[in-house]
Amino acid sequence: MACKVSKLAAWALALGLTAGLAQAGVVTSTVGLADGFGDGQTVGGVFDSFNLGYYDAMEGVATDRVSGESLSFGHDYTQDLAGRTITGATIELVSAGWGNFATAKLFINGVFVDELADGEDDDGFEYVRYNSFNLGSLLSQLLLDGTDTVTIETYGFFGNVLDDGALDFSRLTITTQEDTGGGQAPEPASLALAAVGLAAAVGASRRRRGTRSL
Ligand SMILES: [Ca+2]
Ligand SMILES: [Ca+2]
Ligand SMILES: [Ca+2]
Repeated sequence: MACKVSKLAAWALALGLTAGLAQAGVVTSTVGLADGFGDGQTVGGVFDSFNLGYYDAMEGVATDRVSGESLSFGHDYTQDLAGRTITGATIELVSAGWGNFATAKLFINGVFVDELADGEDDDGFEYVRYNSFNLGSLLSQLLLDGTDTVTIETYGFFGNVLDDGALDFSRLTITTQEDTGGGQAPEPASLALAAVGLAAAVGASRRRRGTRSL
């Protein structure tokens, strides 16, 4: 009997866990490869811009290119958001060399997020920096929707020019939850089926118990 009860409990627990796990999800969108600017440079190290190409707007390439001007690029992950609501977000970037006159500023969908870690000291030496920003408190302003624009605004001696730097990659990690409104047929249906199954199992268990006690 103890065995049957625990088996039933385990099954009910599994159903509950499955229903819970099915609701939460993680979506990742990465622009560029995390490859140390294409030549294995490491975070914290002196930035070597010598082997990198210069950013050319015509290329449409945002990463592993030296840019003295502000940089803008998109994160596209709409297909991963179907039927889901965003509950949290974090952005990670490895940048280098920005911070000549003032630190570069990070914007998402036009909303200021934070300043990038200073990648240039007062003597003009440039460094590779890792940045990670939790976007949780900004979600209502950022309006992330799967086609989001990241802008890195650089500041040189003459304003938004002449501060060479580069982006290795940008990674958005989004936590999501399944929408529970009408029209989300699969989940309610499977839950209903599970409920029927559980009721049947309980009934069978009771019948067996009843038979035995007679
Ligand atoms: Ca600086
Ligand atoms: Ca610089
Ligand atoms: Ca890269």
